[in-house]
Amino acid sequence: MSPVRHLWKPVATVLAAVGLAVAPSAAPLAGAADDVELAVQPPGGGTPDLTLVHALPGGMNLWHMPLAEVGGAFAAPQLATTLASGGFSYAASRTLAGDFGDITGSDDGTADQVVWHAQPDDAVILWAVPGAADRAPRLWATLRGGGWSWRDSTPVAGDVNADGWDDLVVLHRNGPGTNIWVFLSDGTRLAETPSEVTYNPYLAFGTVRAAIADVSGDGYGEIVLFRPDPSSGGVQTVVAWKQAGSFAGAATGVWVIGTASGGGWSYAGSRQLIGTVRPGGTPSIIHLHAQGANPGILVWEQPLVPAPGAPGPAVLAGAPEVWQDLRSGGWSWTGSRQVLADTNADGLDDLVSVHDQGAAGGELVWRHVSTGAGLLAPQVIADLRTGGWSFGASREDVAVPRPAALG
Ligand SMILES: [Ca+2]
Ligand SMILES: [Ca+2]
Ligand SMILES: [Ca+2]
Ligand SMILES: [Ca+2]
Repeated sequence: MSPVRHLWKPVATVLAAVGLAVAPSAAPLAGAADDVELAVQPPGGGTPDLTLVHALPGGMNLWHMPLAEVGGAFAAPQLATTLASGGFSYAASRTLAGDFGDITGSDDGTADQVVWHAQPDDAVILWAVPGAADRAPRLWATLRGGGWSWRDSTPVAGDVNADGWDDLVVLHRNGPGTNIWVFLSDGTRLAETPSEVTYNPYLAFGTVRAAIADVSGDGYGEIVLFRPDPSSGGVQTVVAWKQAGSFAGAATGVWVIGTASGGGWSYAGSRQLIGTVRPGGTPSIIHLHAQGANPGILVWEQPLVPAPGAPGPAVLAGAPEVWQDLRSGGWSWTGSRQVLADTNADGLDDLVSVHDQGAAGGELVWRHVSTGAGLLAPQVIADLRTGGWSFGASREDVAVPRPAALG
């Protein structure tokens, strides 16, 4: 028995008390999809959906898992589609979740997935898998020539123009620096050709991590980049921000809004998320930090604080503080991945961890509910220890579908 399960076993009691039974070990085979049908509709608009992508010998399975506690099917994995022909490859693709449009007539308010796929010559093709009943993949873009390279590109999803539809931002190596491109959604699909947002000579491709979040509070998502602090090796946060409030026009500024350094802070030994874990709507950075000789994790919260008059997005990163100590209990920094999502509809993003169960096999999905000032003890929300799930052969992303009320 894995130490993770052993030490956290009392959690099942807690879950039962709030009506969230730990899922039975009846997960359908991650490697065999044919007898799985979805009895449950995808979650409605405005509620988060975790997407899981699992490698197959000749392709991949795309799953989704409603992360809203209300509305049914909470944390039950549901097969979206199997991409097992046509040359799809798990290793030669990256998959992102988002609500990129009402791609079909029936997928209002559903999370879609896009597949950023390599060609043998390193060109890129972009596929979309709609979120509702018709999940046949759509070819949206072929990026051949012009210097496009799958290896030298990193796609990130988020809404950069405040229309509620997720767009696709792509970081691309350009010499010592990075180009940032955006494929805007028109409500039914992403643009076939991107517009260049910015070239920055100081953002070295391959060392930056990117996310989309509205840090300035105007509804437009900024491109938030984390990179090694040049003087300390800690974590520096940079925002690429468009003064015009639009990604269709004027030049973009790039602003350093804060660092986490000293005291053992390490960019290489940490990973970052961004989300609204505190009341008030301004997002925070969540750092998952490795612990040297200890395999566990410290979860740090670094608030972004509105700074009227400050340049650029007028927000600065405050002092990080520990929100959860996961140095015991079997937690592993290398054996886990995290996303942020509001699992209990209180308006605050919660931490969600997918944890490798090691030799015992499979993985467990946990949530760490935000209180606005910290995280509650982790609870198991999905038990994927059977059914063929493999931490090392899968990846996750999260999307919040656009509420239908937006029209
Ligand atoms: Ca959709
Ligand atoms: Ca958009
Ligand atoms: Ca903004
Ligand atoms: Ca919440």
